[in-house]
Formats: sequence, C-alpha cells, structure tokens
Amino acid sequence: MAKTGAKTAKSSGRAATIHDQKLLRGEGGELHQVAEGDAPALTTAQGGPVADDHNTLKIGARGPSLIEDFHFREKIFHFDHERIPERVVHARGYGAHGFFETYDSLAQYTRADIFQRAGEKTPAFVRFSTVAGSKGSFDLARDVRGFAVKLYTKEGNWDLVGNNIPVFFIQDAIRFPDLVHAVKQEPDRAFPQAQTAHDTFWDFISLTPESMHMIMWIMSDRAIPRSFRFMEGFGVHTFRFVNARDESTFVKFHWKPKLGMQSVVWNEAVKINGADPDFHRRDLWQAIQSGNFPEWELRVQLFDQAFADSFDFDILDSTKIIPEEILEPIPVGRLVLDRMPDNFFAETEQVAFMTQNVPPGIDFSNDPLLQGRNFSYLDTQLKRLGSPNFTHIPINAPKCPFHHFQQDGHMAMRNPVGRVNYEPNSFEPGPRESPQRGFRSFADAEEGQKVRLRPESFADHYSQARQFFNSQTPPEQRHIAMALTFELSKVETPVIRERMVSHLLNIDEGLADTVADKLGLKKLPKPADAAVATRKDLPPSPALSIIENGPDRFVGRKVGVLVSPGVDGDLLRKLQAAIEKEGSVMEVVSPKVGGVEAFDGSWIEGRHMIDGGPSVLFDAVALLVTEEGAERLTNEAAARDFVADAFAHCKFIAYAPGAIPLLQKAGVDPEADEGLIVLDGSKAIASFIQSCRKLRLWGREMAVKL
Ligand code: HDD
Repeated sequence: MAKTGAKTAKSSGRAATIHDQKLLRGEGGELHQVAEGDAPALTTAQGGPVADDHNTLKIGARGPSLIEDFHFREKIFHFDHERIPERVVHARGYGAHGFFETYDSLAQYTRADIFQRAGEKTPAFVRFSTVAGSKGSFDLARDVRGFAVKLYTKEGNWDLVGNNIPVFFIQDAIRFPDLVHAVKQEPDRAFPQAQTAHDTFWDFISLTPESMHMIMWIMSDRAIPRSFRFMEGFGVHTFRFVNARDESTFVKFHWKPKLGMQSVVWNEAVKINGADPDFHRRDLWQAIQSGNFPEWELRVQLFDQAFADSFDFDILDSTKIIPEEILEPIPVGRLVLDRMPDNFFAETEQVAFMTQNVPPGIDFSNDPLLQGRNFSYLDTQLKRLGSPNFTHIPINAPKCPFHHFQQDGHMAMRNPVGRVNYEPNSFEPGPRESPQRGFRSFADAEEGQKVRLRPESFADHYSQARQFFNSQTPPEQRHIAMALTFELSKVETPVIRERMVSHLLNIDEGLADTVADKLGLKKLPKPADAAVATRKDLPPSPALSIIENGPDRFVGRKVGVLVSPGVDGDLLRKLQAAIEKEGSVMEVVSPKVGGVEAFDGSWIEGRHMIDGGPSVLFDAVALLVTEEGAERLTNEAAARDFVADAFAHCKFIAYAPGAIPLLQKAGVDPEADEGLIVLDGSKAIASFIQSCRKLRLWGREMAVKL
C-alpha cells in the first residue's frame, strides 16, 4: 500500500534537503554530497584529527585519566558551555525560512525598497512562539503566539515583530516587566509553567483595566491555535509609511493565513500537550518538508491624520484595533515559508528580532509601547547572545551590502581592515553617510512638557472588549466563558475572582453571570457606572471570529483512521485518495505497531499505535474497523477515548458499519447527529469530505447547556 502520511521531500518534487541525503554544508554554506568512503575525519575544534573519541587518555587501561588529554578537555569544556540564556519572554519558538513577494508598488505611500516593484521577492525568516512558557514548555498552551518576521531587504533588515493577536495587555512599555513577572511562574514556588491560570496573573490583570480587551482575546480560541499555519499575525502598533517626498501615512500590518483560521478546543489542547508537546513544531516541520508551504497574505490598513483624529480611539493605544469593517486592509504581498533551518540553535535560537529594525520608508509612531520595545530588543540580545556582534551570526546578518566602522567586541568575526575605523577621514572614499539614501525619520513636530501621564484618549477599556465578545459566534462566546471559568477556578484568592467578574460586568453582563455562576459567586457586584456610561456600543466585527474566517476547503489538515485486522482495504484506499485530493493527509492508527492485514490480504501500514495516536492529533477521524475488531477495541481505553474525544471535540467521524459497537461503548450514538457519517459507499466518502470542510460540528457542544 502506498506510504501513508506526509510525502517524503523527494516525492514532493523538491530538492531533497540535507536530512534526506548524505550532504554536508561547506564553510561557505554550500551543500555538497559525501560519497561513500570520503567522510571527513573527526577533529577537535582546533582542527586536530581525533584518533579515539570513546576513551579518555589514562595510565593503563584502568589507571587515572590524564589532564593532558586536550581532546577530552575541549569536548567537555564546550559541552559545559552549550547553553545560552533563553529569551526572557517568547522563550519557546520555532522558525522557518521563506520569502516575501510584493504584489504591486506602494511607492505612493512608502520609499521602502521592498515595496517598490511588483513581484519583488525578499528573503524572510519567521519565528513563531509562545510568550509565558520556558524554552522546553509545550506548544498548545493558552497563550499569545509570537509572529516575528525578519525581512532581509535590500536596505537592511526589517523586523516586523508581531503577535497573532492585534492588541496587547498594556499601553505603556514601562509596565511590561510587571506583566511578565505576573504571568510567569510564581517566584516562591516556580510554578505554574506556561499558564495564566494562577493568582498572580489574575491579580495583576484584575488591577489593570487596560488589559480587558486583550483578556477577551486570550480567553478566546485565538490563544489555542490548531497550527501556526492557521493563525493570523499582526504588527499591533500604528507605524508610518514615509514616501520619497517625506509624506507620512499611518499603517497597521496584518498577516492573513491562506488556509484560513482554525483553533482547537481547550480540552483538546490539554490532551494534545500530553500526547505531543511539540504539536505545532511537528505540524510546521511536516508541512514544509512535504512541500505544503504555508502562506500568509500581508494586508495593510492605511490612514491619515484626519482619520486618526476622527476615530473613536487613539491610534497610539496598543489595546485598541481599527476594525476591518471601518478600514479595510489592503493586500500588498504574500509570505511563504518553504525551508526549515538546518540547525535549530544556529538559526531559530540565535535569531535576534528588533522592532527598531526598519528600512527607510518605514517609521514609528509615538505609541509608548512601541517606543519602549525599541529599547528593549537591542538590549536583550546582548544578554542572550553575549556580544554586540550578534549581527555577525549568519541568521542576523543583513543580506544586502553593509559598511560601517564598528569594531572589536566579543566574537568579532569581521573588523574593518587598514588604518581607517572612523569617518570623516581623508584616507578612503567611503563608507560615508548619505542624506539622500539614508534613513530619514519622519520630521513630525512635537511639543509639550515632560510629564508621566496616560492620555485621556487611552481611557476606554471596555468598549472594544465588548465589541470583540459580541463579534464571536455562540460557540466562541461559550469558549470564552469556559476559559474564564477554568482560569479563575484555579485562582485561590476569592477577591481576585470577584474583581474579575466586576470587569466582566463592564464587558457583557451575560458573560459575567455565566462565569460568576460557575464560580459559585452568589452576590454579584454591579457594573461600574462610569465604565458602562462611557462604553460605546460598537457594531460586531465579523473579521474577529475564527469560525467566521475558517478555510473554504479541508486543506493542510489530518484525518486519523483507526483500523483493525480485516479492514476493507479498498474502502481505505478510496478514503485516502479523497483526503489527499482535497489537500490533506491521512494517518493510519492501528491496534499494534506496524499496521494490520486487510481483508484482501494487503498490508495496511500504521503510522501510530492506538495508545500513541489519540484522536486529538487529528482534525477528523474515521473508524474503519470490522465488527470483530470493534469488539476487541472496546476493551481498550485508548480506543474508547479515541472515539469519545473526537465526538466531544465536535469532530466529524466517519465509520464503517462494523464500528458501531465501539461507538456505543465510547458512549456515542452512531446516529447522534450529522457529524457521524456511515461509510457505506463512495458517496459517503464525498459527504465526509464535504463535512470536514466545516472543520467542526459546533452544534454538538451547543446542545449541552453550560
Ligand atoms: Fe516583545 C520578544 C512580540 C511587547 C520586549 N516580543 C518578543 C518576541 C515577539 C514579541 C514575537 C519574540 C521574538 C523572537 O521570536 O525572537 N512583544 C511582542 C509584541 C508586543 C510585545 C507583539 C506588544 C505589542 N515586548 C513587548 C514589550 C517589551 C517587549 C512591551 C518591553 C518593553 N519582547 C521583548 C524582549 C524580547 C521580546 C524582552 C525577549 C526576547 C527578545 O526580545 O528578543 O526584548
């Protein structure tokens, strides 16, 4: 039977990667084939050939080891110093190479070279990340996802260091250390890891009204994306485009996933973290290695000062969005990720993103969060990468010509040669500053006294939080209520829970009632009159719903097929063909490692054994088991859970008639709803694929009262 699961890189027609062939990367980065027999000798870091890498130099076979064993010392020395500090936030991340392609010239708005020519392709590196967890935490935490894009433009690196959420918890960068201290593990007990469901986080949040809009977003399904490939990205801040005439246009950046948005449900996330803590990493790795390159469209919201003055909210306030229905984002290019790093540490761990990295034609606004970020990123690289020369690391080096007089510092790989390390000088013609080509800040006129003051225009903390909630579909609103309940149920200090319910009353009283009821809060405080009085009733924004912006086809997803010996091989192959024709993959889950023999004697290879292949790893499932096989599987908790979880997570379930005993034992009525499709012929397969395009049958959970 054809190899199931992800095609190998070769079969996708792509040049095989270093992983598939015996290839070595030379000093210049070029890949070259290693013919049998000419494998290089093992050496020390000093280049000395090594005779024996398994035995320390000793006196006699059983005598003391000798300190003159320079190979032993160097090897252990380097090992002892392999670790660098993890990022203080966004420690857990995963990156890929690709390119950005400009659709059309934006010269009327910006002189940035990247946006001057239609079809211009710019090398890119993207790192996705969680925020709160340590480097070794799990992927499916309820958390913001970093979406950091490094564009190696012809005028220097442009780092658009965004998130998958377009707003943030705080309005001023000075509060960031407090936010991060509150969200991370508590200092006296060093838990919980990678979770917001604890007292200090909710204590800080309940004392920080400006975070309420962000709280709606992270309690929504946005915070548990199914894949990096199915989530949006945002630059968050208002930036400036500046054109060749030094005219400025405000701009906000949006990344829209080509495969639509999709999230998991919280119970699924909890189980995925147990089954596969690297779920998002594996998903991105498999997609790229199999040639299914993820893609996002870059869209921009462009506006002038007049719009900014007329808008209900302050464009410098990072806790606010400009709803897409008010200002439609314009598509300007696409980002494709098509190559995984050769080495995780060299690139993904060492990559340094900085919001200050902008090319001429892109500039900052006075957003106090952005202004503060512009200091922090450069500063933190020194701690992480240990030298001011972190741009000498290939992943951080510009890919355009660069010339400067910076010199020395730890690990300097390049220094200016000759006598001249300053300018102006009369010895050499350059490099020299260039007023014409160089970065010119937008010459905005500023005035005022030195104050520490939050502007009144930043004061409305509930209107857009309410708008976000009202923009969610009923299942999504339910998930927000359940998430808040789960989170606050873990908070041990009652007054924190009560403070949070008070905030929810200022957002949506129904939401507050549901959460308060589940928390067993009897006496409900009244909404804050001032907050409700100033709250604007904004129209819902459909762009804010994941379910409303899902894919129109079942592409880039996975179907898990549970099989038993005697399975109908023909039916399975037809199902696999239909799934692959749709653009997704099928993975076989079998009772034992290796697979099963089909009724027609063919062998069905298994990708997972039932205990290691729970249905949470898949977007939809099929039960291609015989009646006898089903009877046997009913005795296995993993098999019952496979079915029960798929049903509980509102997934579509196709099943051969023989699977009915297993469905019943798992507590699932085979005719419960339209999400259960009996595979009694080819039409049924088509109907299953058609159903899968809806991704989930949310009505199933909505039928159960919260
Ligand atoms: Fe940040 C890393 C995104 C607020 C300071 N941030 C970091 C990363 C992302 C973001 C995606 C990981 C980059 C990578 O993959 O290496 N951060 C954001 C967004 C924010 C935000 C979208 C709000 C709109 N960040 C923020 C503030 C500060 C920082 C307010 C400090 C005042 N962020 C940092 C940092 C990090 C960082 C401490 C840690 C690692 C790094 O920079 O390179 O400098």
